[in-house]
Amino acid sequence: MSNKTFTMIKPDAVSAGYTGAILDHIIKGGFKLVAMKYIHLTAAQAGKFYEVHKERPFYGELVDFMSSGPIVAAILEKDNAVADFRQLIGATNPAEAAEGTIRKLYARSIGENAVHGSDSDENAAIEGSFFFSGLEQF
Ligand code: 3AN
Repeated sequence: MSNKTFTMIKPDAVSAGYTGAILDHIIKGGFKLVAMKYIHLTAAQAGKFYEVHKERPFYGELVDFMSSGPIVAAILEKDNAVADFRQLIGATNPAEAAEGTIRKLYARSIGENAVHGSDSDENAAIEGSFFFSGLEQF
């Protein structure tokens, strides 16, 4: 069972003013902040982060979107963090997300879906270390 996951509040949610509400939802969901930063990714940085999706048809759109404005990146801690966080955020497509989930409440579309959540322990570690050094984790 993992105890850490990685998240981003995406440009759509940050520009709509949902950062505070989403962080509150995450903290009330029982997650502790281990690391956090407010950052505007370049297209090259967003492309590197999403390299696993390079062959998918939506890759270019995803990279443009994720570098279109600032995001909030964070490492979160909780027992069973990866699975519990995916439950808290809901399905990738907000139209299919369960009531009360972050994507149901704040996401616009499958592409602009408010938040990212790691899909495995291995990816949580890779993604967390993409954004944060050991000195930035508490
Ligand atoms: P999740 O973020 O729920 O793990 P993935 O890993 O399938 O979903 O997709 C990564 C990101 O790519 C999604 N968060 C979303 O922003 C984008 N994405 C996924 N599917 C589509 C799609 N059909 N059209 C546009 N963007 C998509």
